[in-house]
Amino acid sequence: MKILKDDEAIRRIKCAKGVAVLTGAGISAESGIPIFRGEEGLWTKMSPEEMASFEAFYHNTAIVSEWYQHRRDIIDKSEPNSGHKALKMLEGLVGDFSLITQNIDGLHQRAGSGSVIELHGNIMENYCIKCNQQYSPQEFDEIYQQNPEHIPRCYCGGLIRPNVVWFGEQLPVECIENAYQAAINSDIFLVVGTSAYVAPASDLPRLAKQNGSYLIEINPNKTAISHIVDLRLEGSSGVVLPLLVDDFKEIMLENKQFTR
Ligand code: BV8
Ligand code: ZN
Repeated sequence: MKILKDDEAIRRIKCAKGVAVLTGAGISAESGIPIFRGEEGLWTKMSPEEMASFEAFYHNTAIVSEWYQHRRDIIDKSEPNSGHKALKMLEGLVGDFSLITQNIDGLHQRAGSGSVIELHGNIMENYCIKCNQQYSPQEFDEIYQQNPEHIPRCYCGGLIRPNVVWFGEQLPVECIENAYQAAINSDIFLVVGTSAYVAPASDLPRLAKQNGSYLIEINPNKTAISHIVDLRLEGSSGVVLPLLVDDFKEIMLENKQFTR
């Protein structure tokens, strides 16, 4: 065992059928993508509502569009880290595995993870608010660069926005329903790199717990749900997750030998 000392955790993993994971900005921190809250957070300079809302986009289109283009540039230069890769490994170990993310950076998919539930959308996708025309990152970039004021407009004249969920906007219904189902069906629920501050994503660990899941939190700091988790693994996900997945592998292998 590299990191699991807790007998209950080992017992629960031994008999686990379904594992669900909720990730937040913290899992991408070691890839060089800034988190939202905390000293270095994006929100320290401006409030979420100021930038990540339709009102902000509609009234300050250039500033908000520049902010998203700046974040795309950072993401383009970043790579999935060992935490993302460990979750891809875990997916291969567990029969029933669900990966739910609040992140919009697409790093789980680039690490090879299969079906990722993107609760808050994906920053690389853009669409027209008038005619719903979709724009690839390349097409968007061309339009964005051609417009000196950085106000991205569709051929129909409508404004082009990122395909992300802003504050006050509803999450894609299918995404949140699949996420609720995954939380309810899970035996083990990992919460990785999130302050668990934003709803309805932050409801998922509570829902999992109410349905009998064993909650494991991976975070260097305490969060809004630390008081309800069963096991806190304090540390960076890029370090802790590979160790935890190794323990999962060892426990499942041992289990297979005994249950043959
Ligand atoms: C909705 C996309 C309803 C855009 C984002 C009052 C009280 C409670 C709730 C509300 C309220 N008023 C309004 C609400 C609801 C609101 C909300 O929750 N507000 C918050 C501010 C209180 N929610 C909404 O508006 C949602 N919609 O409710 O709609 C509705 C229903 C029907 C019809 C119409 C409407 C929409 C929420 C989605 C908002 N969009 N992002 C963009 O990114 O630009 S949210 C944004 O926050 C990101 O998606 C981010 O993922 C998310 C959560 O943040 P975290 O991921 O947790 O990141 P954070 O920086 O906070 O924490 C990082 C953590 O990592 C820290 O704990 C740190 O310790 C840790 N860490 C750091 N390094 C590491 C690490 N961990 C591991 N390893 C490391 N190396
Ligand atoms: Zn259009």
